[in-house]
Amino acid sequence: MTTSIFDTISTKTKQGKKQLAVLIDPDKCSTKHLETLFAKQHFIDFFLVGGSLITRGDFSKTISLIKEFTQKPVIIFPGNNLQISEEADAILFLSLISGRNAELLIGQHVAAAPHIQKINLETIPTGYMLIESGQLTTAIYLSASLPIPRNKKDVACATALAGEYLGLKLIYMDAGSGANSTVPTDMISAVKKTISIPLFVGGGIRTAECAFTIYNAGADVIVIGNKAERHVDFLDEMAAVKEQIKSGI
Ligand code: 1GP
Repeated sequence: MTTSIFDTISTKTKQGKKQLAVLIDPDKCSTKHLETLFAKQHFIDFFLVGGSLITRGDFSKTISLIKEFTQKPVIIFPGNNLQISEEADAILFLSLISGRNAELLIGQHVAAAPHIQKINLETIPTGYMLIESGQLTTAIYLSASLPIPRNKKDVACATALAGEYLGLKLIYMDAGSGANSTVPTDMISAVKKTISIPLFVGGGIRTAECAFTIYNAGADVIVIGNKAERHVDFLDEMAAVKEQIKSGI
């Protein structure tokens, strides 16, 4: 029996291994960018592909192209139910549990489920939580939902726990792509202490120091988007951060 993508993430989490995911936005990806990115893929655990809004890129073609370059898992991080492709290895089946928009809690899922079953794509039920970052991000605007206020860690903990009790397999706290402020570290620590499922954290992580602090606060997986797009060498710094954490420095 082959190990599912989720099982791999979960096993590494239980072993205390910090993981790195790189988010590829189909609108911003070129063959040249992928070539330089994949030269660094040794340090990456898996790729996420998706975006709140894709205006130019071809979703399925992007995934096929990525698969030409890598053996690492490619997981869809869907902005909407149009972002589904049999070329991927799995999909984060996101429920936006920080918001109260029924379409993003269950509506789009109903529309997507039969197609996902048909193409036999692994689904990873994910509690997706948008956290206020001090600016109106594309994700917040398009989701028409309120993010969790950054000083309300009790709300974040209760929301994440409710997600776990509903059977979701991981929690993803996101400050939004390009956010000025990341998810607050005290909120990450509090949520990590509350739940027993893997915790993803992303949005606005642009320095090695920041990544180190976020891993130490309790993130099991860090998602890097913009910074890896603009400065691929940042992935070398991320590799060093993972090493530092592993050796307990
Ligand atoms: C956004 O968490 C991701 O959903 C990545 O954010 O592009 O800011 O790294 P950045």
